[in-house]
Amino acid sequence: MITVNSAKKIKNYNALMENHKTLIQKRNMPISEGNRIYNRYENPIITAAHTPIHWRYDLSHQTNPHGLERIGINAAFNAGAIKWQGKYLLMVRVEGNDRKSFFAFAQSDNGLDNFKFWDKPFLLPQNANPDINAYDMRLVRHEDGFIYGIFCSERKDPNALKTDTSAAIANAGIIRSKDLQNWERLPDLISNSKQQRNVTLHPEFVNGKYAIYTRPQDGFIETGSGGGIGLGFIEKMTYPKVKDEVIINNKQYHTVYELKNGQGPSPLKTKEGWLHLAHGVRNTAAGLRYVLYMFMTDLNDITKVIHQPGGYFMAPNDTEIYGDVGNVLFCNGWIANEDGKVFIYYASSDTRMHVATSTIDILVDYCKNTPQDKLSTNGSVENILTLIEKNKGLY
Ligand code: M1P
Repeated sequence: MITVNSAKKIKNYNALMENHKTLIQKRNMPISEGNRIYNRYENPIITAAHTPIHWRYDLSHQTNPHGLERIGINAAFNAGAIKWQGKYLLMVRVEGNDRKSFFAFAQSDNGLDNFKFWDKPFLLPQNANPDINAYDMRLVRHEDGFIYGIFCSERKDPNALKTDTSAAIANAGIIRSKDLQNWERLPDLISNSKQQRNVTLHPEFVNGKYAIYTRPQDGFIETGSGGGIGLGFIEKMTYPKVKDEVIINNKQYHTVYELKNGQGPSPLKTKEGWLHLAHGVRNTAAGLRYVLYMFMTDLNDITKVIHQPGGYFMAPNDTEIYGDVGNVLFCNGWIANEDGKVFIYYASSDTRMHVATSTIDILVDYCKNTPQDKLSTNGSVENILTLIEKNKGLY
């Protein structure tokens, strides 16, 4: 048998490797946003082209004399995030040309650039009903000592009409680990809703129970009577049955979360409350528009929203707006350092990953002091008039 090491490598092997290395090693510099709330960065941090060459090319000249790519990668987006052994670790949703999503870890020393995929993608442990597609991992370090990975597991709807080849059921799949190497698959979430996406765990016990953020909805695409960010409680993760689910942050007419919304990563604890990052969706003549928004919940009662700035926190800019599913910003991973710096790992248009940075203090200030949406045109003008009045003598 001829191995790649002993055989001649494919045509242009060195150029392929060099270009890949140059892409990965590109430095990323902040771009100042006029609003001073966060900084975007010049370059996407992970794209399909960042995936390792040896995942995509058969490197043997003998079996691949034309040096063709054998397995195409379409996109790399919607990553879960965790700080692990001093590194910034993302569990990226990688999507092949075959439309299947899978997970792969990529890590960086500074959280801003040089993200490098681990040698192999992640082989998801399965239960009796295998996932057909899996995506949008949320990673959370729980106070029970495990790191949980909660993701969307999608399967064909067994009750779909024969003519309907699209109807699917989405639910939350759950894995956990203590070392990020050995993972245990737990049963999928058991809830009263037919569809669940955007599910993640609260990092602390609440009255001795696991608290879990949900997004129940009636259809795969349509929220129907569901929608909104829910919160429920689970007694043991080995039998993850959600009880007492309530909607803590609802969709609402004429807001950026008019059609639906979903919890992003697990919330961050601050002295003044839990910081939440979520996505809001509305419909437009050009299709759905996904933006990111924030809110805070009470430290002693996590069902209670205590601050919610009006409007979006981040929306797709003029380059982020393009991609496989345009006009989408989505975030399911962020990391807060001990010094208060926050790394927001967001994806644009279901295509690529970016980072934005801010601090806990600034995000809390943003949540507390940005006026609420008063839900009417004159309400918005009133907010501006109040600010002008406050600024009297200062401009
Ligand atoms: O295509 C935009 C997003 O659509 C879904 O999000 P939601 O469940 O809130 O509608 C998810 O499939 C997500 O992965 C995707 O980015």
